[in-house]
Formats: sequence, structure tokens, C-alpha cells
Amino acid sequence: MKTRAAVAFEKAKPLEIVEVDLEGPKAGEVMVEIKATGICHTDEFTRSGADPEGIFPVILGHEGAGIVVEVGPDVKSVAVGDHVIPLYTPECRECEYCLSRKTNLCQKIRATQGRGLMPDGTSRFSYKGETIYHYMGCSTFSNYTVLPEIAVAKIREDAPADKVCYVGCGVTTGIGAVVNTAKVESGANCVVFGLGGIGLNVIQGLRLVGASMIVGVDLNDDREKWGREFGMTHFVNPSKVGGDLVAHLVELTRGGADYTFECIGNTKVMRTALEACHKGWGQSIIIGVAGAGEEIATRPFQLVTGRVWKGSAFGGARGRTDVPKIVDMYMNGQIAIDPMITHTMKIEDINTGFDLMHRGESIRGVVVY
Ligand code: NAD
Ligand code: AHE
Ligand code: ZN
Ligand code: ZN
Repeated sequence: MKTRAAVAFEKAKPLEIVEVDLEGPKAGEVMVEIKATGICHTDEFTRSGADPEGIFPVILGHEGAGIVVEVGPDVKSVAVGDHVIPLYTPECRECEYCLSRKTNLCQKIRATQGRGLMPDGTSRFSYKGETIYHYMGCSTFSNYTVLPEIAVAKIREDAPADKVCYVGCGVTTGIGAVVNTAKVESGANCVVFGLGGIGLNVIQGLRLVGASMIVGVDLNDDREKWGREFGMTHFVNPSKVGGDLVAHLVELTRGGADYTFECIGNTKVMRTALEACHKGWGQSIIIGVAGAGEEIATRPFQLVTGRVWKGSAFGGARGRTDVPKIVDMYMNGQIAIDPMITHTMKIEDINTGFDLMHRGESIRGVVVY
């Protein structure tokens, strides 16, 4: 069949809206009509050419919500008509990683996913006879896409797609980093670096668990009102701190933070986030994704003296199990999503969504098909 999609034909070029060819689902796969998709900074990271796994031409997008329209042979866990959220971190419930209970990083299809292909090593997308690659196993910048059944979470039917698409990455990543990765306890003092689509969800996660001090750090002063709306108690703009930022944050948190979260993808800020942690026990969680060739550095003494560096992918969430629960939390009014979706647009205007992100004007742009 034909489907309308925003294709990244080359790195660092605007996406082009074209009709691509999409093959139907094979065994264990489902076709989903994507109703809405968010634009995450990771889409921009890959579009820009900074992603070492970046492969072109590709259909980006990994923050979607939609409805199953066709199932391939042997599909058991979902049916036509089910409302689903695509999962870039699948949950097969049978690989060594899933069974370990120590990680959410299911590896069942990771190798082919990283090469832009379905588990059988082929792509379902093509354009004028040429292969177009899948992205993060999702490709939600296409109106219709094909996914393995282990990479979709079934959600309640009354959840609005144009809002809960954000659970497909940003909301789950932010709240999950607090609850699953850091396991922040009530009363903790925390610092969040980067108050965008991810950082604001870290902030609302910290409010949810009863953190005491929630310091937000961003170069964009407009982000102060956003942080405060979701629970931030203090705001720091590093460009306005006279001296050393680490010393400033350590003093503000009376000895260093119990937990810090890097939600930017800047390796210099990652160092600051670690060193702003409390001696003896402070934990710094890296969420931001850094470009090819970039590395983190600190004095080993920072770790010797008890600070801990951790990373978090998809908030440590097991998608098929946890995503429906996060959608329920939204529907029950326990977490906010609507205010963070600052812009909605048609697929034809998706490049404007990237521009708004670059200019720091949007928190989340969402494409509605
Ligand atoms: P965003 O563009 O919405 O937000 C980034 C924020 O960082 C902006 O508010 C910006 O002003 C601020 N910022 C930039 N440089 C700064 C600096 N030097 N100091 C302080 N603030 C600064 O991006 P997002 O969608 O929130 O994504 C944030 C990061 O998280 C990206 O690297 C993205 O790729 C990554 N990410 C990771 C995961 C994961 O599972 N680990 C999931 C989603 C996104
Ligand atoms: N491809 C990059 C890494 C990108 C990355 O770290 N992705 C995160 C999700 S970001 C969502 O917005 C992730 O889940 N990583 C785990 C994984 O297995 O990819 C690179 O550096 O090669
Ligand atoms: Zn994302
Ligand atoms: Zn698995």
C-alpha cells in the first residue's frame, strides 16, 4: 500500500513529505495507523547526522500512538482495532535481558533495529523501488507503519492519541528515570539540567515522589515558568551564575544533590551534573544522548568519594507492562501532558516542528495525521 510519510533522504536536510510504499506485516508483525506523533530531540539528533547509528534514507519518529489495522501470521498479543503505542524499547518477556529483571533493555530485536530493519533483516518501506529504513523500530513520521508485536503496548481506547503519543518517549523517559532508575525517595534534593520535553517530565516525576528541593537548570530563561508549573522549586540560569556552577549548586543544595538528571545530551553538562552530587551518596542520571565521538570525563576521585553515574533509556520502563499504566495515570489526572504539548501540526508542517525546537519555542510539537 501507499502511505504518506516525512522522509529524511539525507542527513541534515529538511524532511520531505512523499507517498512511500509499505509492505504488509509478516509473521509476528502488525500494521499500525499512526494517529499522532511527537517530535523528540532524539529525532533531531539523528536527522542532524550526530547519531553513530544514523542511516539514510529513513523515516524518523518514535513517539507515536495509533490503531492496529492489520496483523501478520502468529500474532497473539494484539488484534485489529487495538489502540497502541509503538515501543522503541520492546518487551519480549523471554530474552536473557527481559528475564534478568535487571534491565528494561530487551535485546530480542536490537541488532536489526539498529540497522533500520525489521527482525527478518528487511525493510517494509520503499520509495521508487529504493529501500527506506525504519527508525528505532517505530518510524512514526509515517501515517502507517509496521512493527513487531513485541514492540507495541496496548492502551485504553478512550486515551486521546494526540496527547498520549508523548508517553511513547518523553513522559515515560522523564518519570521513569525518577521512579525506576534513580528510585528517588521523598524529601530528596534534586537538580534537573535541561527543562525541555524530557526535563519537565523528570520534574513532574520528582513532584510525584515527594522530592523536597527541585532545582531546574537551563540557559533559556523562558523555561523558568515551565519548570515551576510542574513542581520546580528553584531555577538557575548558568549564564547568570557569576562563579563556578558546581560550587553554586552544591551551596544551594546544602552539600550537593541527592540526585541529578542530565536531560540535554551535553557531555560538559554531564560532568557538572555528576560533580554537583552530594559526596558519599549522590547519584547522577544521564538521560541526554550525545553525538558520535563525544565522551564524558571527570576525576575518578569523584566516584571514589561515593558519587554514582547511571544512565537511563526509556526511563527504565518495560513498555508493554508500564506504558498502559502511565496512560492510566494521565487519564486519572495524576500526571500532566496537555500543557507540554505546545504545538500541533500536520505532517506537511513537520519541519516547522523542528524549527520550533531549535528556537526553544516548543516543549513538544505533535504531528496529527
Ligand atoms: P529539548 O530540546 O526539548 O530540551 C533541551 C533543553 O536543554 C532546552 O530547554 C535547552 O534550552 C536546554 N539546554 C541546552 N543546552 C543547555 C546547557 N548547556 N545548559 C542548560 N540547559 C541547556 O530536548 P528533549 O526532547 O527534552 O531531549 C533532551 C535530551 O534527552 C536529548 O539529548 C534527547 O536525545 C535525550 N533523550 C533521551 C532519552 C533516553 O531514553 N535516554 C529519551 C528521550 C530523549
Ligand atoms: N543511537 C545512539 C544512541 C541513541 C540512544 O541512546 N537512544 C536511547 C533512546 S533516546 C529516545 O529519545 C536508547 O533507548 N538507547 C538504548 C538503545 O539500545 O538504543 C548511539 O549513540 O548509537
Ligand atoms: Zn525520544
Ligand atoms: Zn526481551
